[in-house]
Amino acid sequence: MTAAVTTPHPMLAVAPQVREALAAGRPVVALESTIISHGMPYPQNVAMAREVEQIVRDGGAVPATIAILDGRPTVGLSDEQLEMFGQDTGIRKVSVRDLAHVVATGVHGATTVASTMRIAALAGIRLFVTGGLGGVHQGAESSMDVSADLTELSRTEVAVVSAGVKSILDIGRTLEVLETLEVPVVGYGTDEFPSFFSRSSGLAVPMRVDTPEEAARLMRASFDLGVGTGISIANPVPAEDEMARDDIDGVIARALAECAEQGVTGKDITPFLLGRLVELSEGRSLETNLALVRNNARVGTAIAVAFAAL
Ligand code: PSU
Ligand code: MN
Repeated sequence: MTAAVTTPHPMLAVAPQVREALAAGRPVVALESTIISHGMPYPQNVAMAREVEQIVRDGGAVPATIAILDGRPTVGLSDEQLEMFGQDTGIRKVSVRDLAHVVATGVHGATTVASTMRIAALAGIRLFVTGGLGGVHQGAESSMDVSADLTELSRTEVAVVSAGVKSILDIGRTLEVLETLEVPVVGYGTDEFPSFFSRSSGLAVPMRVDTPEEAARLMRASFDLGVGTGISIANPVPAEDEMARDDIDGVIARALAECAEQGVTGKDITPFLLGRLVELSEGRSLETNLALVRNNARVGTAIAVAFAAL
């Protein structure tokens, strides 16, 4: 069966090269903007965004970084727009619950995994590359802090390539919730769910693929069956770039303690923790973060190319 060519939703601004690729059934890779505005410090965030786009091009696909510009959900940012999202510290972090308000008020917004998935689907893009997923926060049994990324994975047909979930979150409970939400969690070349900075978590993945073609066939089967969910493709950080679990866990414990002491809540928690990890590890965690995003871009692009060829 060939991929259905979809017309992007009329409220989206889709960059010409993305529109042409979608119309021709050529591979497109969606990328998020919260990772730029709230996930990494400037200027490494902008360099990362540009480099990832280039990796996608070199792999034979068209990159589509997604954000809200003046209230317009935009698919495919210019170089100047990437720079603006990296520099402007006032840009709002936009999950799906915030989308309508940001559109209605005409402001800029950086999209999370959840809202990037939703806009990608509205554009007709089926594959999205990021760094790490949101998930169940530690202590969620009392705070009820569970990322809407999981909700969105349960209801939007986009495959998301990530390096798993970092242990600022409760990885075991995140996997339990994904199971409840009927989301396939697939190890890419691994039987173990990766913990972002490290290849291991001690937790098994329920299924595994080893090639871009296998991942593409899984996507095709899921979408053709009408399962209705996304797919989490968990791609471990390359061995040469990973951090020792003990090293990163110590830093994470300190960042979590500071978060509680300072009374950080809600959507500010994840950006606060990410920022403190970089500072407390003296930049070491940023190096690993950059390496795993590049690796996800390479693997995700190969999957998008294989998917377009089916
Ligand atoms: N994890 C990262 N980098 C990130 C994020 C998570 O390693 O940039 C961002 C993503 O945009 C993700 C969001 O969708 O944080 C989750 O936020 P929350 O936990 O508030 O749902
Ligand atoms: Mn939350």
